[in-house]
Amino acid sequence: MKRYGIGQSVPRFEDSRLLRGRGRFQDDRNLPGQSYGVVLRSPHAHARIVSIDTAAARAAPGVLAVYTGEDYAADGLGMPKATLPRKRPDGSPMFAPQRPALVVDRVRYVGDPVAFVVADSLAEAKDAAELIAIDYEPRSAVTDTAAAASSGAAPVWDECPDNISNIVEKGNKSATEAAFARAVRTIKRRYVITRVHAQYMETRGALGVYDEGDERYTLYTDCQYPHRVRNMLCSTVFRIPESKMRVVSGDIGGAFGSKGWQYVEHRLVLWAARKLQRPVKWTCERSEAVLADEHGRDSVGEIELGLDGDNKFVGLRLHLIGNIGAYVGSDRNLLVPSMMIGTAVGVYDIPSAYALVTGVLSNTSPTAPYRGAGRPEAIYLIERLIDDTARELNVDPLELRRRNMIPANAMPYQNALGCYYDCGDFLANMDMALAAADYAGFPARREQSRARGMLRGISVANAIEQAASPAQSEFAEIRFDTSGSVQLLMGTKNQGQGHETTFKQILHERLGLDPGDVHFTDGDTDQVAFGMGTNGSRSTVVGGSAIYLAAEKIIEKGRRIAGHMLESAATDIEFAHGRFLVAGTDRAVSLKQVAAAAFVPARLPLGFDGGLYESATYAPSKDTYPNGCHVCEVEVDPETGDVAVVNYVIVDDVGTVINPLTLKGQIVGGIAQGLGQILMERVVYDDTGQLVTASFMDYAMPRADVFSHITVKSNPVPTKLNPLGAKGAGEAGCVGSLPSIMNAVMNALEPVGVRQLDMPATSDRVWKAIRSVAKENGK
Ligand code: MCN
Repeated sequence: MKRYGIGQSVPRFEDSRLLRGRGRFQDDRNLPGQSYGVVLRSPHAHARIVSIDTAAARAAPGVLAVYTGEDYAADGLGMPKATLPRKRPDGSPMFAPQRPALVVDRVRYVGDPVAFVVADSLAEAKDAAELIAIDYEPRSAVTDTAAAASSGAAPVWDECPDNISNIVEKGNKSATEAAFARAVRTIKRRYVITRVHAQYMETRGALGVYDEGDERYTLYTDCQYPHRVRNMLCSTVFRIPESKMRVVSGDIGGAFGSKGWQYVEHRLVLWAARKLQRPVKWTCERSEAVLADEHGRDSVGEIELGLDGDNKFVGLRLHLIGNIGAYVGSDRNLLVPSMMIGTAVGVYDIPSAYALVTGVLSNTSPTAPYRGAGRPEAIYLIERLIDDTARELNVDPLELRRRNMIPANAMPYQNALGCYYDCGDFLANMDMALAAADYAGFPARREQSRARGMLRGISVANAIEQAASPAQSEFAEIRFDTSGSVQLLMGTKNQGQGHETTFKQILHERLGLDPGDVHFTDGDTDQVAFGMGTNGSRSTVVGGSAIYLAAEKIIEKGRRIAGHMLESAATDIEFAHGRFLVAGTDRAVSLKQVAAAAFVPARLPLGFDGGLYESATYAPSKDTYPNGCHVCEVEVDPETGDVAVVNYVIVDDVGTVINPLTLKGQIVGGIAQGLGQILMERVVYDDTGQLVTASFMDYAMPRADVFSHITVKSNPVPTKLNPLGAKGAGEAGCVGSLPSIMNAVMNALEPVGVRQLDMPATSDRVWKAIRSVAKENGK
């Protein structure tokens, strides 16, 4: 077993640097002569801009410039636009309003950027922003998801009176209708999935530089896909070749999907830097983040299950209304939740299914991928519906799941919404999780809680998700130098997942390289030739496989060099544990020696292409389907409505586990985000469209005291779809945690008659639900 190889719980190499405060995060970057930018944002949810007077701000001390949308347009800069093929219900093209960097005539949500002030100091820029006089004419606004889609709602855009941007359909509608016609029972429910904010530790930032000599831009920013940010900025905003821009991302203090792609501040700092011939820095403040960032989730799902007389599922129908927000600035704003609705049948054998997703516009910040990006929503809907079905039919929810689960011997399995599950053993996941959670002992624990006046609930939720999409390839380069040490360059972008460790482990496994001899680089478009970045739990599967392939090329070339060094035919050379060996002898040279020789013509065959640097660009043929089972146990205090999670078990199948330690961190982190959403987190707009949860005084975040111990176990079924056998893992914990926690709460509330409750299960809402049932029953 290799010390740092695949499967080893290697502590993160990056931590010694990060824990000593030696990380280089966005706000740590400062350049000589830099100026400071502040974005002035709309205080209205919907209003016409009658006039903007910037004269006083321009004259304020230290101010270098005040820019408005008119200045942006006058400079001929463009805007990104969505490219996914979508239509409206009547078949006409989707309505996808582009997102201006600065609004010219009408603001459409609280936080919409209106002006950009640049000054010598941050304080001067802030003071000047307050001097900008804008005359707004407020209009009606709509922020609620279901309301935005209902007739008579105030249109966000006059050009789209019904607020419906687009629809997406999956599955077979007529076959599903026929299945429902045959069904013996049907159960229909409506569930609300709330809007949340990623609340990463490091708020966003951007530092723009323009080099007049080279006629070249540099953007330093904390983003998930530096190459794609460069591509979008160059192709749609500045209309320049990509060689004219460098994008650099250093350490990132969390992103969770919400730092993906292109934000307007990227455009503003670069544009201003060119105009002012000075670096321009913008750092989002904590109180600005909820206004400035894209949000996550926010949908309402109506889901219906058809069953036969034996309680076998025969069909599933789903209509999901997803709140897009005010703009469709890029494809990102179309991804949630439509792209991932394919797993709404979960791990169950449902022969017919049909899903319709309606994307509605509203006077809110645009929504975009947030950990799971539609997949937690899909699993939330099906797993809640299964529990409600079991309750209504008075059958055991476990038995209902078992009866309908796709067995391991049915793999590969094509589900009715178009997803191809290549492998997995769902039943084994569930059995392992039930044993680890002592499910059988639950009735006794419930009794003990009851004796203390508490309600106790338990739940089981099975999760599955699409990860590591084949739509995006990934790049890895292994670059030896003359000393035999290595630079590993990756097109993925670490945001806290531990990529340096994971990727060095894969390299160690394949080439036997000591991690201390490897320097890890990501996030710099000048150093890394290509990359799609990190999202959708793809980095290990796609980036890791690219490392694997590049390593194969190193071995092939090294074999020829070693053959020459050992005076043997290359075909007689074997490679193992970092050494090239003449088969059947003890004559060997190390990879390091081969690397050193690779740069010396005299040590190479005549005419040999010297050097030792190889790259690979890998694209998977299909998605992987990580899956798992979550068991959650909660206690609810009926007097206060307080929910305490008392036990949590997850058994996950992410295929080959590269690093059990970092994997555990990923799984636990994902569960924490699900727990936050179910128990307390929520972005709230009031009736006028005002954002009322823009600070941590109003937006509740989970803290350590709301967690129980989380047991993480693995049931790996390696996939044959990539050379590592790995499936994605970065979102897995989050996907199943939403339904498992909510179902446990509902199970606890069963004895007091509460049958309907939407997230978040705050003490206030739980208490009110208990009281309202009690009142109905005359208590
Ligand atoms: N891993 C493993 N074995 C596997 C798969 C993964 O050991 N078979 C471990 C590895 O340590 C790997 C990590 O899990 O580095 C995550 O792997 P992967 O599934 O490839 O996910 P990505 O690296 O592509 O990360 C993306 C994913 C997403 S989509 C979100 S959102 C998210 C997440 O990761 N955002 C995060 N985890 C996050 N963690 C932190 N700290 N910060 C974020 O912003």
